[in-house]
Amino acid sequence: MLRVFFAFIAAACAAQNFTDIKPSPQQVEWQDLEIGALFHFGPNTFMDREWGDGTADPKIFNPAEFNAEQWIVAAQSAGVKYVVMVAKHHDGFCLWPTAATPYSVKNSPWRDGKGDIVREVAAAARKHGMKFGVYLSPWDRHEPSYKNNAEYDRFYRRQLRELATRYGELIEFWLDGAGSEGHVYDFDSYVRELRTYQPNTLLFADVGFLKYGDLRWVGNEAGVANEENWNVVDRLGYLRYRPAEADTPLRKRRWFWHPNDEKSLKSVEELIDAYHKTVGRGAQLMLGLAPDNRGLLPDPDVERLGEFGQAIRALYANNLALDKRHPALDGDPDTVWESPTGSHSAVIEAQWDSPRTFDRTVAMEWLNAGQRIAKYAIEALEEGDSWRRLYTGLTIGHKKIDIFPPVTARAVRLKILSASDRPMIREFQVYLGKR
Ligand code: FUL
Repeated sequence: MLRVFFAFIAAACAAQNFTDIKPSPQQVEWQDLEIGALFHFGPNTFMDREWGDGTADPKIFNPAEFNAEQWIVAAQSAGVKYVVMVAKHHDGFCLWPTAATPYSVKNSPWRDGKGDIVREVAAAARKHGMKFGVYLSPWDRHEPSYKNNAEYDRFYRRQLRELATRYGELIEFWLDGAGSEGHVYDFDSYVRELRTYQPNTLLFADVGFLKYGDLRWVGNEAGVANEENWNVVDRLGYLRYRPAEADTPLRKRRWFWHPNDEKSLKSVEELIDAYHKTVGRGAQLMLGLAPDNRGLLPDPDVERLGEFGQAIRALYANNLALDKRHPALDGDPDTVWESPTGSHSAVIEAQWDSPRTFDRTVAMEWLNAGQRIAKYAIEALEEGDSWRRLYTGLTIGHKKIDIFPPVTARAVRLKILSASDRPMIREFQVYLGKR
């Protein structure tokens, strides 16, 4: 018996091999969504505030024209595929009629206290084919029991249970560490509660709650991921697959709506840049959207979202390397090209009868088998027989977009220079973006 025990301990302590760490099916599915929206709405919206102190009168919450479908349709025009609703921000006000506290929509004049924002946003998202998730702030500046850890843990679990049982399957559960410094939470019990009702949900957790996350915070709110981006990271002494999500608001540094603040709206160029520095580096782009005090996304925001989505679709509409006979060139990310067993390098090449002009490539790695590619180059065959190197990169991961000065060539290739196991590629695409 003791021998079995020691064998077990030895196995548990054995050094983990980076390449053995695979994503869960849920993580793979999530990474394919690429763009999400995070909705902030509540008393702050009516008070020109970012962080409420929990003293706002619920009577202030009265979005007379609230329309969840307007939010969702606007988000969808930007290419958003999943939404996370801030059900409770740091001020403690709940956007669903919770039984845990009177500090909620129940005591607001909105729909005579009979409304449920979370329910309507979830329903609108699903109606339009989007996944839905929630954010429930651990830091609660209203709740009196916050002072007593054990009591607050019970309170938080109760709220979590309501959210986990009332609104269907949650794609993501957002744990935000802000304001929680110094407070001890029984996170193990929160996660148990969550997993009981939502076995498939992905837990987003920033540095403060590193131990718990299935998804990791990218480390800033600027919409920038590292160019070298590994999905397998060390999690307090052991490796784990934890893809990055980069949350950044549509209006600069504004998660909630503020009056007369249109100037902070990011330009289409800034949004495209954020897209390239997040999705284009294998991370998720989580756009913060802020409905106004009418309960609608403001017109300029709606317009900007549409322009951004349109610009991205236009940039990546015409794949010059399309070849239905090759699984990495066929435009279908569900087919995969595999290099032979034992190989650690590979080449995927697209050729043309007459030269083509392009300025960017998109590569996607098959991550189900683990992230393997550690170094690659993009090369072009212009005149003669020598290949010119256009770009040298490190990781590819879910998606890598590389942009370079326009080049006219007869062929282009993705040359994988180093991989921890045989490279597996979903897609290699070539575009002329003219940007
Ligand atoms: C931060 C919060 O403090 C902000 O108010 C916002 O909710 C952002 C998404 O996360 O940590």
